[in-house]
Amino acid sequence: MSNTDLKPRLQQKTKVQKPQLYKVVLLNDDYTPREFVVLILKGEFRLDNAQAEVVMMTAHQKGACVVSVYPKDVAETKATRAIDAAGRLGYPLQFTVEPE
Ligand code: TYC
Repeated sequence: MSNTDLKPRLQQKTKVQKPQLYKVVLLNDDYTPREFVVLILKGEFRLDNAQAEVVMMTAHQKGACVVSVYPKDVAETKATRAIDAAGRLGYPLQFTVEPE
C-alpha cells in the first residue's frame, strides 16, 4: 500500500467542542452608586445579594472584578444591557467582555 492510500476510519471521530467562554468584567468608576451596581448584578447577572455585594466591593477596591463567564453572545448581550440600563440613569458604569 502506498502511503497515499486512504483507510476508512473504524470509528467516527468525535468533533464536538466546548464553546469558548467569555468573562464579563465589572469596572469601577467614581460616580455609579454602589446600590445601583448591586441591583444590576442581581437583575442582569442573577447574582444573589451576597455575591453581588462581594463583586461590587471587589471592583470598588481593586478596579475590576469578574462577574461571571458565558458563551460569547450571552456575555455581550448581558454586558450591553447592563451598560445601557446604567446609561439611561446617567451613570458611566462599564463592563468588558474578554475570552476566558
Ligand atoms: N466606586 C463607586 C462609588 O464609590 C461604586 C462602584 C463600585 C462603581 C463598583 C462601579 O464597578 C463599580 N460610588
